[in-house]
Amino acid sequence: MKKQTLVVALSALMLAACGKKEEAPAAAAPAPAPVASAPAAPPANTEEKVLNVYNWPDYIAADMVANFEKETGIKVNYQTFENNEGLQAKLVAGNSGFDIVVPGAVFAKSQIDAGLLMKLDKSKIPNLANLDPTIMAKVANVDPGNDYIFPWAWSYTTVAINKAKVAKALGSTPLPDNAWDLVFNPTYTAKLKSCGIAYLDSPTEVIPPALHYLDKNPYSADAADHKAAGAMLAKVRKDIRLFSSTMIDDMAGGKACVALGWAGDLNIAKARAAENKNGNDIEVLLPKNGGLIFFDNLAIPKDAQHPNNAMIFMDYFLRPEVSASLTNELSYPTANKASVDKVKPELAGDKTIFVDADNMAKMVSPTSLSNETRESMSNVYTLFKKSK
Ligand code: N2P
Repeated sequence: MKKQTLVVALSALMLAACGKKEEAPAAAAPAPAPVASAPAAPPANTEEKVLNVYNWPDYIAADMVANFEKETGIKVNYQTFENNEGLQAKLVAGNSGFDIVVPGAVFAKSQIDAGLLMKLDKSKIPNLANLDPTIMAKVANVDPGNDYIFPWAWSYTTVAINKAKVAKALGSTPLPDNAWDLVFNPTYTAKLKSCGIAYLDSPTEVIPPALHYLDKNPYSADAADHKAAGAMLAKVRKDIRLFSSTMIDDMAGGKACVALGWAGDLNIAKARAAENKNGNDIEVLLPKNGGLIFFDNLAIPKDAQHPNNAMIFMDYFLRPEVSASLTNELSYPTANKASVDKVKPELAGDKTIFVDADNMAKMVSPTSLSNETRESMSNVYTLFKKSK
């Protein structure tokens, strides 16, 4: 029998078998599937099985992509960017090729307003219901209606120290009452310069904490405030060793003894140093006037080629156990309320990760920065960085 004939014959046989089954007496056959009352099948996802993700470094659990690919057959291309400015440039240029990006809240509103992001189809992300309404209310400050973004993770910008190295460098001077003094007050930086001070490398990561230290609005739009921050920073410039995009390694490996960085990464550094038993005992500090909270958010660029795949990934990420794996591996809390009871108790009880109510009350929430404000901050930062 020719192959084609065989296929036809087999099909006929199968049809006949189906027909027979339908005709069988109800009592003898399993209940027929309620075909007529079944909900209409969703329109087929016709996208090629590809998803291009652009996220921050060290920000995803080890098996998250592999498990997603195995389950869905969607191949994930994963690339990273180092700061919000880098992502912003890609989005503004257009045709980035990315289907998922992760902007910080302070950048998200101007991106939404500029039409750079796509509205989420919430019907395709049922696990949005797992998100904590209190956190989503905060995100609504930059995305009214929670239409475009939701958090991947959150943490805060703060100061961390290598305890032994800092104690040695400070000598008889005790640790300051205000942890920000360690990176902004020349009395301390002059001493700590010997073991290495590292700042994050981005205008919008350095100018807001400097403004906060000066008791000004960290997200002030006033160019005079930015100038004041620049004047203050100029006094410590010679003491700053690194503008770092590799803060985890720099702190864990002992290249720096003090960091102005993200609590999440600094806690990763602490865990990594402990694991390596290299004697670098790192402590993440909670400044008495608080740190600067940030949210990094999943979003789909307006010109994404695979928005459906993006939403399939988003829904997968919002499963309680998947969100919890991010927290458990990387010490970053998510906004997934349903994941909280899956977080390791030693992390859940660490107030430098899940900030306790007292410290939370002192933290500054993110506010959107306009293009003009970012440009002004960037000018001040560039001058600061290149002077010495
Ligand atoms: C990288 C985390 C990025 C946090 N590990 C700052 N948005």
